[in-house]
Amino acid sequence: IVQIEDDRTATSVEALKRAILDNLYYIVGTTQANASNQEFFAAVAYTVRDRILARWFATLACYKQQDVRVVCYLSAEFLMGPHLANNLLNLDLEEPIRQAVAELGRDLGVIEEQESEPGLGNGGLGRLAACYLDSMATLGVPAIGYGIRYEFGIFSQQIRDGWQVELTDYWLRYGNPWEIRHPHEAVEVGYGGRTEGWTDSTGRYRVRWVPASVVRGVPYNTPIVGYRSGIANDLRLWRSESTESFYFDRFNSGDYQGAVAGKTFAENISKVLYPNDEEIQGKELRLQQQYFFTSCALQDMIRLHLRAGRQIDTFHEKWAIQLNDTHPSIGVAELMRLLVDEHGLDWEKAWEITSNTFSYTNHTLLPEALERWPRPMFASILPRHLEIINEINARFLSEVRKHFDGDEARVSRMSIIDEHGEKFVRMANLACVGSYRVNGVAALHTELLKKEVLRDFYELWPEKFINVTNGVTPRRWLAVSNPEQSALMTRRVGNGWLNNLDELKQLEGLAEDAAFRAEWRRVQHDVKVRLTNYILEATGISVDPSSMFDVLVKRIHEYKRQHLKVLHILTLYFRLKRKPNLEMAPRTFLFGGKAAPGYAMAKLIIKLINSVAEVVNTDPDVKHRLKVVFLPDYDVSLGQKVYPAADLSEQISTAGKEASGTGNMKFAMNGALTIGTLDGANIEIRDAVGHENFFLFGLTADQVQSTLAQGYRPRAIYESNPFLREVIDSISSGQFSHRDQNLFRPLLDQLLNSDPYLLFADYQSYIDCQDRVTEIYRDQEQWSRMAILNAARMGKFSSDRSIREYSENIWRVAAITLC
Ligand code: DL6
Repeated sequence: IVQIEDDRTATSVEALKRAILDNLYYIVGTTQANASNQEFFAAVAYTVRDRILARWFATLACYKQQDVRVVCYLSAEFLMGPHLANNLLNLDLEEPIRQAVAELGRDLGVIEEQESEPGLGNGGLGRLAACYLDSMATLGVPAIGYGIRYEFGIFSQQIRDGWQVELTDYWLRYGNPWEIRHPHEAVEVGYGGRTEGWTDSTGRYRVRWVPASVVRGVPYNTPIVGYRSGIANDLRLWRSESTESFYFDRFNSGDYQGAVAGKTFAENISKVLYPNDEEIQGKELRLQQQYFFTSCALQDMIRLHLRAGRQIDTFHEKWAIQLNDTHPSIGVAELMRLLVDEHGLDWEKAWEITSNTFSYTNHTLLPEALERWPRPMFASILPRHLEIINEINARFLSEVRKHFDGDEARVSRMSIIDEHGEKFVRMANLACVGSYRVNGVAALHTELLKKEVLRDFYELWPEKFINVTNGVTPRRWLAVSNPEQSALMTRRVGNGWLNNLDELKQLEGLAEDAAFRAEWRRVQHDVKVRLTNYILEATGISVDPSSMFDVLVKRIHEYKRQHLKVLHILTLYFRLKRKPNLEMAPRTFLFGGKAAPGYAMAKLIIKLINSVAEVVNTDPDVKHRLKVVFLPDYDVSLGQKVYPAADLSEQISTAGKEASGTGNMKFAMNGALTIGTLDGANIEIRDAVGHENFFLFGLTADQVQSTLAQGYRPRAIYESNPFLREVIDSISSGQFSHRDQNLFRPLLDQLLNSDPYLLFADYQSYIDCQDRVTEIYRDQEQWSRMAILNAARMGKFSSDRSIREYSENIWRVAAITLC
């Protein structure tokens, strides 16, 4: 018998080699001898994608056959990170591909480094969406991720003279081998214009929207494979294009600009990701983007629903839509419009469907992040939606009046339209009214939502509110990022932890095994050496892999308090200046993160970190005991290098400000110990790993509130604490700014006069806690014990657990196994 292997699906090393060469020649258009590593990467990626497609079609067929309810995760951001290594792991192709690539004369590690990551997100919210897609495909939850295929993702960050400089992110420069464009499934999306009333043949009054312009949304599909589940779900990102590429009539009349104006408007919509994670200003383009992908998604779902031979009035039985924050919450009004105006349902039926379809996740407590749109702007972009929102609001407020006996102050707070002054459309209110579930992302966050930000809604509908603590995927954040430590774990407890993270609990016993601890430290050292080499290459700074790696990586924000870390570094620095022979275990302080380009204070914090680094790293008194490094261009790929190498994870936000955090989970999963406040998911992590294995400091959320309420005076703390005073005075004297006493003035003035994030209030507690860290780090046996227990007890923080909770308590979807 002659066995013929299909070069597009077979997984033997020989077949993979043939497939890579075939893709290199026929798809990439080059030869093995001439191919750059970048081209070779593309050929490998196509080879892997070929092996995904059969799974993808089988999954779709199976969903159809079983007539499943599908989760649609609507998110303005998906921060996926590079796909290749993750796909290889999930498909169990890593070893054969490594060998095939090697036999073709290349190194898989080098090839993986060629992939430019799709930075289609700012931080936590977008990365969470990516982890959830991974878990849904792993667990067999039928799902589609809907979002925008931004041409330019989050900017690339360079550091010049200590300052952040933003550069355009040309992530599509070499193409994207993972996506497939499906232009025949394009939809049209309108903007502006007017509405008209008309009477249909049954005598019913109807409204139609006559938009002033229409753009085409074209879907690009990226299959998302689950970890060895055989399932591939779909990430469907929309690109905006012009319906008409060129207006000949305008061109012919000499209006050359006008001939392409429509094209420019249309293409701008999916051009660039807004680089702000928390503060959303009322920018027209941003609303246009939100409406664009939400409308594309809803039209797509309705098309799929009807194509399956179903009636429109069963829509809510088959689709569960998750709103990833308020960015897609215009969907509530859009679904009403589609059902009432386009599909002719009456209002009540349409509302029953809509309000049983959406759920809303809130991701932030910061008041400046609650989206509201000026009403006149909203009316000019989405006139029909404003009418619909007014109607939803009128009906909703009459329910509020009934329930709260005409409490007009409450009515005014809960109204979807803020009637004060300029008048705004409040998107969180729309999301709460239109959703059957509202959730926070950590226990404390959900409690604060109920008590403060969404209190009125909670009092009206307590049953809507639920907590789902965030999680992260152990596939990317442990197996792919930290192969060394993963292999050690697998040798001891098997590989079941990859889809059941609780299995790492079996490592607990090994924390008492001296040989295992020694092995753990050896592996950890190798991982640190790897990062050390990267740091040298990226920054020119040489660090000692035997020093403690003390890491703070996340978006730069005042509430995340990177500057509190700086105060700690300077406190240690002055201790050494006073006593140059002081015995001190060497520490390497690693920072990374991007500041929103318009956020001056955050950018000044970056400058401060780099200015301190410049002085501390070269001071002979320090004798290399302190090293400060700012790693430029922090992204998913860099995160994968940094988390595994950390000894200490800094989670030092002001209590009550960080909704959850997910970096905290990635560090602890990799065995870093956390120093943190009682904020976000830190609280639950501490409970899980054991209070004795977590370094706690600082005020609680309640204490933060009462401190501020009692008239907080940061200057008094400065005056009474000589060490803090020394640090602050040194910055203001120009010691770290080449004698320029004004450079950091805005930062210092704010700290001394208002300190809204209570750095001074937490300063001493933080320093004392850091001294405990130093003390315990001296005892490497004890440190390893604690590190192993951290890694062993993080099962709860797998995104698989979060997705199970969403599936059971919110979406009411069942996981499937392949037909
Ligand atoms: O829920 C994911 C992530 C949380 O872990 C962070 O605590 C939170 O800051 C982040 N929020 C955002 C801001 N988005 N909005 N709006 O990224 O969400």
